[in-house]
Amino acid sequence: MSDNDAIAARLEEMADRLEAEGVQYKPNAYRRAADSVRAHTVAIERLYEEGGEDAIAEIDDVGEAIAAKAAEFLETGTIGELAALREEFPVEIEALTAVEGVGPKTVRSLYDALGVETLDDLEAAAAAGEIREVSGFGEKTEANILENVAFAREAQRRSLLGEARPLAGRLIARFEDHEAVASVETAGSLRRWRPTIGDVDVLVGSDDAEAVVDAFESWDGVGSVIEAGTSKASVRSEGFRIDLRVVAPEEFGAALQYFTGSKDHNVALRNRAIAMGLKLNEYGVFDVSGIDDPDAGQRVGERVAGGTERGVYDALGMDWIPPELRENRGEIERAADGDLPELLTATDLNGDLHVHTDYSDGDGTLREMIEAAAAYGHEYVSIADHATGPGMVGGVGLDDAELAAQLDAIRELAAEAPIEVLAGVEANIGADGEISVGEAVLADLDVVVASPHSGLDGDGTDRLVAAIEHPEVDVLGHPTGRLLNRRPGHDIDIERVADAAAEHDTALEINADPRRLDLRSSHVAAAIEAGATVVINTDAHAASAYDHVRFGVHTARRGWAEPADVLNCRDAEGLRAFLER
Ligand code: DGT
Ligand code: CA
Ligand code: CA
Ligand code: ZN
Repeated sequence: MSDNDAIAARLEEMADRLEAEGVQYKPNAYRRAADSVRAHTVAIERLYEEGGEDAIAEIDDVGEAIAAKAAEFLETGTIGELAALREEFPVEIEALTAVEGVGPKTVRSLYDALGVETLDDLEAAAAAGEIREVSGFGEKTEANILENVAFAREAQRRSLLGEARPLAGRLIARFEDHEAVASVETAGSLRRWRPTIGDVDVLVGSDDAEAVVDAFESWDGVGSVIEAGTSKASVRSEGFRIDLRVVAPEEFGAALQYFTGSKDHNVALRNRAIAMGLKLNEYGVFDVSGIDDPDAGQRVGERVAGGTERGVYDALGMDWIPPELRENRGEIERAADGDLPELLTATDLNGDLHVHTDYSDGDGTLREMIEAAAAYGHEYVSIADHATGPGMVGGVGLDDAELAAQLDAIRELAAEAPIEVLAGVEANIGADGEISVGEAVLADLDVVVASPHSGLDGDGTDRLVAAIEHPEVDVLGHPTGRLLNRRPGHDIDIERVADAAAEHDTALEINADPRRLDLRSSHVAAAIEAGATVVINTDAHAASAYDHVRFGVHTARRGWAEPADVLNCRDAEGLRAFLER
């Protein structure tokens, strides 16, 4: 974690603790300061070295008092006032407030009434029916808390793929330049593109493991070393754990296969090897057909593969399996039959149907977002700013008149744009599936994305199906409304949703924002199975976000999607044909 992140986290904790004590105004000031510190592009320790506390106070929303606390943290590693607050109120406030529906004041009440200090205490109190007895709480709240504790606990253990990938990329680039490194790859859930990861696994092939471990430990991205040996090491970096393993080049492929997982995929693969008279492990594939005791050691029998991953799968009589498919969901049988799906890749995409501008809450102007789509290489883009309606707070959404005015502006720019520009909207879905935009405007627009933004608890199937059935709706946006590690979103009966989508020619979005990844890959697989069409959209709120599409592409690949399953793999003409159906 950088010092900016560490200081921001402490300011947020102070905000929560002050709020729990009933202090007015200050908590929000601390939260605004925390946001600014986290977003500040210059390292706060550098500001301090060069200009002292005054330089820190120059950051937006950071006044003298908060700058003094940041300086205190840089000097001593602690903040005295925070330590005192922790002592007075000894609860794990960040863990507890991570539970949806539990805020600082709730934490205070439950501590005073029941002595709840930790997530375990909270879960036990809810399970024992004690929370409903506390004044101001009811059975419903208690049930919600119990349901959300498990989610919060999991969220504490896992990080977002979208945050880990840039860090892993920098580390890989560093190793690629190192003379002792023969090959380097990420492994584990990060290589399989799971939306959240427990840790970052990195594998290096080298004849000089010690030099590689040394280079790793001295990488400037390392915060602290957890453990280090001669051929492996684990460190903390920007809040992530990174596990490095170094293996001999002739075993790199076998190690990469093993450490990519998943565990279930590996177990099934090893059983297949045994049935073939082979032994598969992280060191290689060995022919043990004539051997009395194949378990006598790790490298028993004749090595038949190990240097490359393709060689490993080949020795097992199967096609190489893309990491995204390695979840033991039938990929092994299909690879053995030479019948794996032809997964789509990022280059198969021709456009984006869900992009925001500064007409609603985006950063870019219409012109900037259109030019960035062209620069990205798209053949078409559809502007989908927020409409007013359920879930839109703070005047973000456009009303019908504003949408009509934007439509004129889009048509004007479209006439001179180098790519095809469609006029769309992101309408909100009401509690019963109603659409928050008037029929006249809907009829004039080219693409209507409808998304749920409010009331995301419980089962959402009925309201989503109602939206899908609306004749003007073309795309169901981020269908469950989940936010990874923050809120679970709707439960859905994906078969019913997909059947309705297939019947009414509504595309189901894979929202590629790495905080969402919604639909999730298991939904994608079910949707395709039911004959529905999916569409991969970035939901870009800035020109730089077009690049997020890769997270959606890999989510689609985890759902076994081929180009024919994906609406925006079609050219502009094919898209128009779908929209007119
Ligand atoms: P994560 O980090 O929780 O998101 O998930 P992974 O899949 O990255 O798991 P991790 O980091 O514990 O281990 C990396 C890979 O190593 C894992 O995907 C498969 C392999 N592996 C680890 N432990 C075992 C094991 O006990 N048996 C087998 N067959 N493979 C294992
Ligand atoms: Ca891992
Ligand atoms: Ca690991
Ligand atoms: Zn959006």
